[in-house]
Amino acid sequence: MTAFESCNLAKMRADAKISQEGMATHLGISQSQVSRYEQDPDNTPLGVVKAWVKYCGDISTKQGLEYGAPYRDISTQIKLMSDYAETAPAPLDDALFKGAPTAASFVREVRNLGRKPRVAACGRFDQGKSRLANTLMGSDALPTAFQPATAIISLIRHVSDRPSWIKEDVWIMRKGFDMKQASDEQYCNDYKIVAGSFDTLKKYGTHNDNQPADADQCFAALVYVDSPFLLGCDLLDLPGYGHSHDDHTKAELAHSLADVLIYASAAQGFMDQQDLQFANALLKQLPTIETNDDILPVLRNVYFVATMARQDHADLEDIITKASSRAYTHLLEGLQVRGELIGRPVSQTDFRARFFTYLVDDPSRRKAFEEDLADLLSKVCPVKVRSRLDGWVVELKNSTKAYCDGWTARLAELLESRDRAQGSLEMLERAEPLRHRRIGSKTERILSIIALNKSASTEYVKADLSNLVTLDYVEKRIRERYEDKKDAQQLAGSYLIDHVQNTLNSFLAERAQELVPDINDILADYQAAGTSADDVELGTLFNVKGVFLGALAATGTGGAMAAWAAATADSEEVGPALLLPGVANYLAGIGATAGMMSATSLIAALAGPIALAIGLAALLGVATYSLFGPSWQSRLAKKICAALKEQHFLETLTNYSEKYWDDTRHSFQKGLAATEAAFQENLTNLRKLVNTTSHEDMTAMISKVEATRDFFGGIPWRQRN
Ligand SMILES: Nc1nc2c(ncn2[C@@H]2O[C@H](COP(=O)(O)OP(=O)(O)OP(=O)(O)O)[C@@H](O)[C@H]2O)c(=O)[nH]1
Ligand SMILES: [Mg+2]
Repeated sequence: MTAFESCNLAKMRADAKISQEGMATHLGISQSQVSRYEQDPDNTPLGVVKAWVKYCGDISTKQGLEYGAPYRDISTQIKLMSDYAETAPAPLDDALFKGAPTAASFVREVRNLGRKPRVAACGRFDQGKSRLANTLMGSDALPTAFQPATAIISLIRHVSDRPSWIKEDVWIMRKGFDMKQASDEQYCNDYKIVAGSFDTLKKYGTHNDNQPADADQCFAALVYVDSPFLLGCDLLDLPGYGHSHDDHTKAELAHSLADVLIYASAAQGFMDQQDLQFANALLKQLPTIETNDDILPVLRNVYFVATMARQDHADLEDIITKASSRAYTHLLEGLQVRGELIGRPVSQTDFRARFFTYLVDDPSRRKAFEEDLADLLSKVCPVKVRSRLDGWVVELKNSTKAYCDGWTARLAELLESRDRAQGSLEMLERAEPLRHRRIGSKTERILSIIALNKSASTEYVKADLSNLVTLDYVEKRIRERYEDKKDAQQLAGSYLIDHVQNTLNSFLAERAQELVPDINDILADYQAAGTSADDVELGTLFNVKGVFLGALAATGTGGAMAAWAAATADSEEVGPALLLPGVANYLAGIGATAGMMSATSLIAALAGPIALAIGLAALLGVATYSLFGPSWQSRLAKKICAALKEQHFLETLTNYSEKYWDDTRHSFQKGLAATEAAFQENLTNLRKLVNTTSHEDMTAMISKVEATRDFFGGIPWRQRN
């Protein structure tokens, strides 16, 4: 069934869940008359049809989209886990058992991973994003207007998800607020500007003439609405792009949060060149939920929606078909990368299937969209969340067991023969200067590789990428890609920018990948220190990769280190480090495990600042060239090359790649410093253990470790199947 199927009166009424009797009462006619109109809609008076359509729209708008409570089971499980955490033994001493899993961090991560998906409504301003969000919710919580309305990012959640320390429907937050910390009481209080009702949101969160004086400080809102739609997701309502620079930044920031993308563009002027640029950037950041799932249609979490679809059916069909084919051509390079990530190609038919119509006033024009979305949120996403949690808990149980068993074995050996342990410790200490030299020379080697990569990248931009912005090359691409002059005029510039960036990114990705074994090698030295002694194995009692990863998470970004982190997250060696604060978020942020929807994506880690893509493309996009006469391709190429030069495009790329390697060096050094510090601490603790810890204390320690192992081993998690 398509959205274009003829909108018959009976179906429209049924879709809006109105009875014949209800319709009769509303229209002031008899029920049999309603029935006659339904059988013969063509002969129904226009006035009646109008009133009919409006009533259906009004009613269904108030209802919102309903699909049950798909997270009921998951939240019961989470509640069970937090009850179970109450029974946990006292946490292990943090100084000795660095990064050991604790019950509190377990519950925090279960909550984090068990969260609902975030659905983001994106698009240019005034495209009906907020109205669509309101209609899905059956509410009028979000401000809508005929000019740029939304000025801040709203994270809208179900009232039952409201923490006990938030009493109001709306909290308005200051600049710099990080949505990912929306559950942290202290943090939220620090950022709160004002709390209140939906009116507060209208007052502070819209572009209006009587905004309060401090409104320019407002950045985001936490909004709680009692809507059945929010039982299956959180919603993000974003300011439109292209109104003010500030709105732009806000919208950009929110992209990294979205699990599901609703791209709204009015049917009239549907998917113009700006839309295509934004969509391109958005798709690069969106998690690929179809990874490892051959049955799920590709791009299942993407919706291109022609809003305010008032045109007649045939026209709409035509608008959408044309727009989707044009968009496919423009986005193809990005779609191919996505195809590689998910292991199957994205065909034009797949892509076309993600286009929908929307009209608040007529349920039949949004039915296909709503059904697809309801299915995604009620069936697909909860299963993904659940299986991800299942896998994670199993992994946590196993890795915690290995961690605890390692400790008890060592402690038991220590107990058995303190003399031999002393011997091992002395060997370890004697080996220190040698270890320092080895680590030192490996560090030097890695730093010089990073420095080489930096100059090689600069050279690559100068020697190779510069060939992609020459007149000849640009003209050739224009001739290959565009038959239509107008299309070329609007899209060639941004296509080219994207193409060059993609080329640079794959160059960087390759280099980043090459660094992974070297990083693993130096970390292996830490892990192996002391364990080669024949006597009691003492050595490294902390999770080396975990500590390194934790330091990266604390530093953020990380350039090529993100590639290492993504590769490491995939292996099972990270273990209990998954519970270190910030690690899960860091991995999600670089696309290594995008929250609920796992997507190992080096490309995402390397996609670079969207600002670069959008900023430059927008500059080219607004310039409208007049290209009369023949060989317009050559003249367009000239304009584009001149604009790129004027915008210092190649310099921007050079700066970007240099910063990439500077970040790499910085993160690597931070990670290594943290690892070395942990190693030294480890040595101190070993000395204490071997030299001064009493027999009784050691026995008590063993029981504590065993209690921790039993606690994690006994987590009463019910697998789905
Ligand atoms: N009748 C009708 N009006 C609509 C529909 N969609 C949007 N509108 C109206 O169009 C105007 C713009 O809609 P908004 O939802 O505010 O648009 P937006 O994309 O959120 O705009 P910004 O917040 O400025 O980015 C509002 O007056 C809406 O009521 C629709 O399907 N039917
Ligand atoms: Mg809006």
